Amino acid sequence: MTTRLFGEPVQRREDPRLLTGQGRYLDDLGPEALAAAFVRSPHAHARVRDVDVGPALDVEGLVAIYTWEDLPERVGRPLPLLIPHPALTHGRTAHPLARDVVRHVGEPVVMVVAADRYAAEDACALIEVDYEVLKPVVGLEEAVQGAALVHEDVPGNVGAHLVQEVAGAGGRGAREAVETAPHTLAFRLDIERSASMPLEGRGVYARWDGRDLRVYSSTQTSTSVRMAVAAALGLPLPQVEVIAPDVGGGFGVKIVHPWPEEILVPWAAMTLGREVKWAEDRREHFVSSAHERAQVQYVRVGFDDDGRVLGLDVTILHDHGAYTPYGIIVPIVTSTQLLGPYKIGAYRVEFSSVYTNTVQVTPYRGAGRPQGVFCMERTMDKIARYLGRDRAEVRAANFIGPGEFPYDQGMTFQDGRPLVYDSGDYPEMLRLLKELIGWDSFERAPGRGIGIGCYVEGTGVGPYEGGHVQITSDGRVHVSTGLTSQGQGHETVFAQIAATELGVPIERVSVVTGDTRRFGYAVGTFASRAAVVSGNAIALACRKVREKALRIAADALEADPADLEITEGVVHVAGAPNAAVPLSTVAVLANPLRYAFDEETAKATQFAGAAAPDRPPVAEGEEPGLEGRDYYSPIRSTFAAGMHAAIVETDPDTAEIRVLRYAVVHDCGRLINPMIVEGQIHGGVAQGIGGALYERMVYDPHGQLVNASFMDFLMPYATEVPRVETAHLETPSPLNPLGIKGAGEAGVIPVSAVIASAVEDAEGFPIDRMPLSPSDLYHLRTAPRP
Ligand code: MCN
Repeated sequence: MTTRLFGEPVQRREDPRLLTGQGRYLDDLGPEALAAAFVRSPHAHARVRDVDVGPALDVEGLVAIYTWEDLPERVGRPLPLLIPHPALTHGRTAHPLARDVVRHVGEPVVMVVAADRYAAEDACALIEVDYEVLKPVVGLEEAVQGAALVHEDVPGNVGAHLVQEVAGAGGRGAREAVETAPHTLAFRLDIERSASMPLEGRGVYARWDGRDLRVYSSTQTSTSVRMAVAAALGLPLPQVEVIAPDVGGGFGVKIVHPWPEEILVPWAAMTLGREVKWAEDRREHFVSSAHERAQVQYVRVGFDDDGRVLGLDVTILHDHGAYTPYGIIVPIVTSTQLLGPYKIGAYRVEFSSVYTNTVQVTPYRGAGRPQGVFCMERTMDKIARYLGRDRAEVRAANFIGPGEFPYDQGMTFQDGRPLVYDSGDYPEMLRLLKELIGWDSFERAPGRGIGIGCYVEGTGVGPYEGGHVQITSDGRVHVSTGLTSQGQGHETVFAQIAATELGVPIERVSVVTGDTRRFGYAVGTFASRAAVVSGNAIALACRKVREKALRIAADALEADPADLEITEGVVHVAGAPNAAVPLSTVAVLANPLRYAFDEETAKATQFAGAAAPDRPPVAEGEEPGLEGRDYYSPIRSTFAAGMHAAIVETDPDTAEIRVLRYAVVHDCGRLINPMIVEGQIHGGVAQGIGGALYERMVYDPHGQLVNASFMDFLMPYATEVPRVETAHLETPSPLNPLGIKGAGEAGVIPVSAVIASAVEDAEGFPIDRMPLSPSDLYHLRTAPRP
């Protein structure tokens, strides 16, 4: 057995429990709890004139009905705007229940609490809300004309406007560089709205015992929910616990905090003195959670005869939906990370973040990057096509060289930190990808095309995460970190890190995430940050515990700590395996209060011998127990990268698009667990194929989401996703002790661009929109072309 587990394809330890139905998801909890349900707006834009709850009062099992007017001032306030930005001049968030105006179909208006969900839904159906219907704003280009307004005080529906510019040589601006370049192209790209569809929807369950509030939420960020709930309900933080139980997927949507329900359900539990639970249904997820993507991009590019980009000028309209709880993080990620692995002359990007009467937009896996990559990669293909050059060659002509790291892209991120790429080797990555997919030997045939797409992704953002590690007298290692897990395999990888750092078998390590009782300070799981930020924090905490273990063992063995090693959970003198003490014994020695409750303690007490009468039981500067806590706070993001290629086939009659092969080369620095990273990439690619070919939110001109069910919102099955062929390149990050970069969003980011590239290759005309259904392709085939 080895204890060097970092880098090994260890089987996911959580899977047997989850796959055999032992998982405990939100709706498995609180079977006796009262059920909450919501009356949600059927209109995209309307004034709430009156709510008549009378007809619902006779429903058997009804416990309470609440409108905005019933909420105390603290609870009824607009939800927080989590990430403000100076460019977001008109940030707007919703009230937990509509106060006077509803701004999208699905906005909560009334909360009902009843004995069970049936009774709660029956009561909802009988409540009569009198709406004065207002003109809805739907569609980006219509919205900016400002004929109707989502928020009366936001002219032109523009919540934020930002221009960012990186000048080229001699301070030349991008517009000038485009104008004066030997060749220029201009085009428009359309990326439709989509959304994350975790198998388990959102949900909250709350218990109040008269002093403490315990909240379970299917969330990506339990510590932030805790702070939000404490603030809204006026409770001191230590009286609120928030626990994320098993979470059946999040993909970004469960990072919004607090959701209205996360405030209202705990408040109702406190007010009624009863347990209350709400579990979202699928329709609610469609119309009242959050969406993403949804951009129109206007691109102008100037380049030379070799395809080198001299100037790039991009204007983006970003559809923000009705509210901006997450600020403008999505369009900022698009604009700042659009350049990918390329070094281009001069860059100007301008975006307007636009309100529409649709579901709000917050980060969804990839968070603005798929849109940016679509733009950059379409640009590369268009340049290659115009010059009659190989598409991979044009990309290579623009790459940042392997000797140019750290490389400052010139952009500044949301938090004011510069975007500096830490490491990478893009030419080598391209070489590996071409080999993997057989780029140079691809045989052309009618209706078959090959496509390519590259990206760079800032991962592992701060501000911090922490890890706590405790070794108990049975030799077991208990690891906890505050961020949450939604299926990424954290129980396995964090155990791998701890087992490697401490020299213990992985079977002895257990991991807890997302429970504020175990770890109170944390940020959350998003932006592919858990491996980098929590992973390094856990490693640092382990190193503290290891040092302490060596100090105590050195004392017991009368050796120098520098001569000690830990193997298989036993501390021993290097080269002298008999001079040894197990970590279980060290754990007992670490606590001078040694009642012999068990055999280990009795043995260890004997081992320690008599107390040294001239020393205090706990030495100065030492703490009892074999445990340690540390935090890791990254100075800036670490930049993972990847390149994907696909071979597609398009049907000449039905215009159906089939993905025949899909290849990925990926670099997330040092791999903790290659099998888990591959799983993350495969899942991401499947999600990306959905975004490229099937998934779209279709709003009609009245602001009704017309495909709000799995009957009409298509997702790929296993039959639509080919085997994903994956190769890894490891360029360790110099920024963190473990040399890792993130991997959780990588798979999804370039897929739309890659499929567009391949379909364009197969069909011979430009593909400037995503997703691309057979009917879209059919219409493009038959459309008149200049
Ligand atoms: N990993 C590794 N070696 C590396 C980097 C990562 O072994 N060098 C492992 C990590 O330890 C972790 C996994 O790969 O087990 C993903 O790591 P990371 O990139 O840190 O991403 P996070 O754990 O922070 O997960 C968040 C990311 C995001 S942002 C979305 S959205 C997403 C995703 O993860 N949502 C998911 N993957 C998901 N997977 C599932 N099953 N469900 C979701 O909701």
